[in-house]
Amino acid sequence: MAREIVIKGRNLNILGIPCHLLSCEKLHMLKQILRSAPTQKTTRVLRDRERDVNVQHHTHFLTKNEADTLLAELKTLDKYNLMADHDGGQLKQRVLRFYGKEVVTPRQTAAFGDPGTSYRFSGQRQRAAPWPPFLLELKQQVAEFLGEEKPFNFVLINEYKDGSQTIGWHADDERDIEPGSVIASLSVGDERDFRLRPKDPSERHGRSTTTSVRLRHGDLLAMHGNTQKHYEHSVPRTKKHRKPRYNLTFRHMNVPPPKTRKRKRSPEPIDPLPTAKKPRHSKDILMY
Ligand SMILES: O=C(O)CCC(=O)C(=O)O
Repeated sequence: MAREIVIKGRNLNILGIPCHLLSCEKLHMLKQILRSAPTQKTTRVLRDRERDVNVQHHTHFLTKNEADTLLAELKTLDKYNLMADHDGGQLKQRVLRFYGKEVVTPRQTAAFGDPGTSYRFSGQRQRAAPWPPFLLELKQQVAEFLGEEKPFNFVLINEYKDGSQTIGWHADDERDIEPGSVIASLSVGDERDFRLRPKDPSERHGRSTTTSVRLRHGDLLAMHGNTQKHYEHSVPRTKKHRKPRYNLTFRHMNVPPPKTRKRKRSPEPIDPLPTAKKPRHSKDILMY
């Protein structure tokens, strides 16, 4: 029979369970789990107060279990695009335009977001499919963690099947993105290096000006303030990593005002109804 532990005079709790209610074996097991559970840690990757550049790396933002569950969802992501009347939420390679030439992205992308949101980059516009419930929860978790009051309204998902798939040097500074807003980048699956360097070539002094961060399963990287204005980033090719990796960038996009259709003028009534009253408010006119 398991022996009960009684700790007199002390109010010790593990995971909310008072210690004196746990058997020796259970207490030992819990201690082992807590010891092996990786703890969240935040590292400052880049900081330039004068220019408001700030990049933070939050390791183990998701627990192993949460990251595994997310990975499983992402592997069957295409089913969520069924809610849309376009292929924006389908993970697929996209055709971009570079200097007049058409090129296919060396990775698969999908986008989800609030109605009307989309993302235009390199000559193509990717429309967002409606949020699946698991992404709604996740974006809230990310926003709460970062202390963002305004909800993210868009996520771009990149799938890299293995180390041969990549994203080249670029900054997320397109017109669709709210300037100065945070970009929260969550990674699951195989680990990959994420690189940052100044946009201005005169600020680069050889390889030492490139900062490299190893992004692992469940890590969150937050790019704040004017980071996109002064820095660019990439995920280089590698032979080391052979398994798929997914990256989700939660963003604040500018939402275009809804298109207002010109109302056709209705022909003058030939014989107006004698009971019709003159409208008093403009709203009344719309109701005719
Ligand atoms: O995969 C990554 O970590 C980076 C993705 C990225 O740069 C982007 O979506 O703009």
